[in-house]
Amino acid sequence: MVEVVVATVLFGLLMVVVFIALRAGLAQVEADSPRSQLQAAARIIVDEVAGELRRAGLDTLVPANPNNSGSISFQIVSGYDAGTDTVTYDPDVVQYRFQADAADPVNGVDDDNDGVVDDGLLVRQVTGRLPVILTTLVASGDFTVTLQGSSLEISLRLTRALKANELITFEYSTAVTMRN
Ligand SMILES: [Ca+2]
Ligand SMILES: [Ca+2]
Repeated sequence: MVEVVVATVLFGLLMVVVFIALRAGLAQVEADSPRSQLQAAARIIVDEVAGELRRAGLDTLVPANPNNSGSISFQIVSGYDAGTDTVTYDPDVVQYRFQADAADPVNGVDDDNDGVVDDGLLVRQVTGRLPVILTTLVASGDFTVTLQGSSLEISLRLTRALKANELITFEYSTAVTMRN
């Protein structure tokens, strides 16, 4: 009986410790934001784009030789036809593109007065389907794809206005080696 009481009390104390640790962790995340949120978002998005481009056919890229391109379209490699010695591709065409916010067209002016000039969206769209917005924190020219040899570099800079004249920004890039 004593053992049960002791065990119950110890378990209760353990729960309190776990709870306090969780609270401290959450408080840390909140203290880190929004800068850490911006960094995490940039990394997650770039890694997602890179992961999909890693499976793309080099011959399917549009533009074929992206150089600081604000959009990239491609098809995923689906297999290899030994009979005709050709690589086959998924029929779906995937596109990632910068899309200007209707309220802030690309003209070098912050038309919507949110502190970020020519901000817009980064969108993923599969042909025939609705576009999916990956982030609304990208400005014109801040999503770029560049091909050098068989290496495709994907770069994304996110910018967020905390308040007037206080911008936070984070840039993240990664390179993908294209094999097909
Ligand atoms: Ca703006
Ligand atoms: Ca503008």
